[in-house]
Amino acid sequence: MENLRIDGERLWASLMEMAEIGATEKGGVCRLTLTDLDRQSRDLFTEWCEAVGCTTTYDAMGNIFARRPGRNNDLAPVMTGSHLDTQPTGGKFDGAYGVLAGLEVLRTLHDAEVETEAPIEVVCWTNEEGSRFAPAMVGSGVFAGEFDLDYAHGRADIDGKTMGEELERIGYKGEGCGGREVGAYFEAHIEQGPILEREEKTIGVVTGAQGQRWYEITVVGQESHAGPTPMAIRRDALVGASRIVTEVNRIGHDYQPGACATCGMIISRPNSRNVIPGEVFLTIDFRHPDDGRLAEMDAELRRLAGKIAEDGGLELALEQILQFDARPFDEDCVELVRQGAVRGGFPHMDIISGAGHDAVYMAGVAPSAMIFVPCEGGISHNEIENAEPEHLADGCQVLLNAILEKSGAK
Ligand code: HGY
Ligand code: MN
Ligand code: MN
Repeated sequence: MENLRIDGERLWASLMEMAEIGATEKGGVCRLTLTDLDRQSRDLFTEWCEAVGCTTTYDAMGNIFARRPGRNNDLAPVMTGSHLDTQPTGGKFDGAYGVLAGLEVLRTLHDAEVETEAPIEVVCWTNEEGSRFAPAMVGSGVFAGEFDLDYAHGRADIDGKTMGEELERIGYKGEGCGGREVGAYFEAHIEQGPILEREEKTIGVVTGAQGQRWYEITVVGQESHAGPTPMAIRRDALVGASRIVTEVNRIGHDYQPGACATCGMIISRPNSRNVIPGEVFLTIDFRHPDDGRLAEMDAELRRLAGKIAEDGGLELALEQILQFDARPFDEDCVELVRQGAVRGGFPHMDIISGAGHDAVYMAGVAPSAMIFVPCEGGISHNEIENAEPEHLADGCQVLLNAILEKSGAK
């Protein structure tokens, strides 16, 4: 086992082939969840896993599980994986790296005819990004009991199509979701931030993830003519929403160190240049490693939103659609990742994840840990996202070592 090595070139080739599905002009990937492109990526992943002797199944959320039997298949599986859906201006590595690193582990075990004690499963989770359908991490969330199935199937995109309908349409709507034991869960992912690169580390030993809250706000004023309507009597929904954006950003700065605050999506209606906007839809993404501070940010937002509505003669509906507190990962699994980095001779450091990942929900139902590798300039959720083949290979080697340990390979 000591000398078992993953094949970094094969991993890179698979990443580049997968990145062709939804490739954009600028070198990124646009492969929104449950689109035909997502179906193509799922079909390719399934084909690759079956080529190394795995059986593949998918559940009621379209989560795909590629299973490699062990000596004792009554044991709970050791699981690894991530997601194949991307942001609209996503990159080649966010999500795909974790899924294809898992595949590379399967290929390496297959080639070496290694038998593990426990079965191994590589999973592709549905709708990790929460871009087309909010909130994020819904596939792993239903599996881990954070969301119920009907709620998830009912989530609609901007055109009113629901996840349930789209799962049906692409042929990935199975039966049941979750409710089974998982022995351990590991997820390899690019850091999506600047720390590893700045500290010249190859491996991030992820000890946990920061807490998050997502909100949807609808501001209602009154549409009216941009010419004859005096400034003093206007109820301009976009002015109200703009004040919220400014205050959200201020809250982010006021709650340093640690806070993140983003308004990523805004839809102004009727969006006509000579009509005073009557209604604005706005999203807010709050994050903080400290739950208490995150709760304070929440309270300040609600207070300010009420004041902005009153000042502007506006109606304002604020709905929180996602919340999870800061999540520590399992110390034994984290130590396996750390030992894997030491054994590989890879410079490493402990790190908290700024991004949400499927591992966050899996940590609620199985001992879980993550392996980060650097990405160029810390840039992600951007078409220029890039990572070094060597770093991706090193992270995959650490993943293999952790899975060999946890699954009792001999
Ligand atoms: O938002 C996130 O952290 C992740 O990309 N879903
Ligand atoms: Mn991701
Ligand atoms: Mn992402």
